[in-house]
Amino acid sequence: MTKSVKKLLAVLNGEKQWPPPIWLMRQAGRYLPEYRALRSKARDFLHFCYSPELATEATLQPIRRFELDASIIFSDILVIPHALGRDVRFVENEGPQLEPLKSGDRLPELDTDKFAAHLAPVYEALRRTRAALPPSTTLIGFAGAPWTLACYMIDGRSRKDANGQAHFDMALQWVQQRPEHLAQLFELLSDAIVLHCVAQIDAGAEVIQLFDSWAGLLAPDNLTRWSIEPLIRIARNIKSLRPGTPVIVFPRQTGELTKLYAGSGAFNAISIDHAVKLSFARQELQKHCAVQGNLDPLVLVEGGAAMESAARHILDELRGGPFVFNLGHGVVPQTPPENVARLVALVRSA
Ligand code: 1CP
Repeated sequence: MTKSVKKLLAVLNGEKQWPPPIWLMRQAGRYLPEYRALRSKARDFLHFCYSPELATEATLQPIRRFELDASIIFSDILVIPHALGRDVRFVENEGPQLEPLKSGDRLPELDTDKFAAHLAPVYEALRRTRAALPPSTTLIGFAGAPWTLACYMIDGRSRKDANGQAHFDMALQWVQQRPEHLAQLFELLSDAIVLHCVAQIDAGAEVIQLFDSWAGLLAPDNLTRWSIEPLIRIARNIKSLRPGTPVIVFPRQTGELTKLYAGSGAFNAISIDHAVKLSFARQELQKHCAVQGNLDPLVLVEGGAAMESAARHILDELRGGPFVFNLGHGVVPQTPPENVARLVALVRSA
């Protein structure tokens, strides 16, 4: 078999690659001075996402600096509710705020033409990025999972407690008290997610990553119905419409239940957060699919010897199977860019 020059694609097809491919969630963002300069040119975050020129440039910035193996299109998971006609604002230093969906509200409708027209700038950014990327760099498209999107749509925003843990109390109330209504919202969102992913693939995305950032808020009994099953259906739909497209799933804070996603056979890789034990990932996940992760983003902020030993430990534990080096969650704004350069060099010399 000929080896793909795209390391990430090879690993997602089950091959071992050593050194492993590396990319980082939120690799474009405020920790980069060139991103901050670019960001100041757009009126607000959504205009930034919907400007093909600015979004392409933001996507390429970390690639130029660090020569990562993959590039994730600069956009946001909340463009889907926005394209469905919900009010979405990004408030500086406060994060996204949506008009909360009330229990009596009619659900928005999926007008496929309107939806695609609204998101056309994202697809144009993908086309431009794909044309500009080096041949070894894989382009990733993405979407939020229905549960994570529903959290923002129902509660309007995340509310953090004293420990910094986010809450979406109204969304959890729908799980308990309005499951039929939530199921209708999930049907709409699942259709929209598949449509958005297929359009991203047609515009040049070679891999799809599905983010279920708030899966960990669901009690284990509810996880199957509201995260695992819908994500399996979405991945299968994407693959039946665009055969051969690898799908990565990121069910954050689901601990050992990550095994249920990995074992389903629906995903090419499971992205694990930093709370998942490496011995568990090696024994229970890597036999089913590739594992992506899981350096603590705060260790990347710290850098130095602490970062190097943590990164080496991950490499040692997961080198026996298909593996993609990444973080356990996104790069945070206080990260020194030189730590990222050091991390990439370390992984490349593995
Ligand atoms: O200007 C800025 O710095 C705004 C910060 C920012 C950025 C850089 C937001 C607001 N979104 C993004 C881009 C983004 N969002 C990407 C781009 C590509 C990359 O990774 O480089 C991606 C993949 C996302 C996905 C996303 N948005 C998720 C899933 C992943 C995760 O972080 O858990 C979520 C939950 C969001 C919502 C969102 N958008 C922005 C913020 C600050 C948040 C989180 C708010 C919260 O804590 O609830």
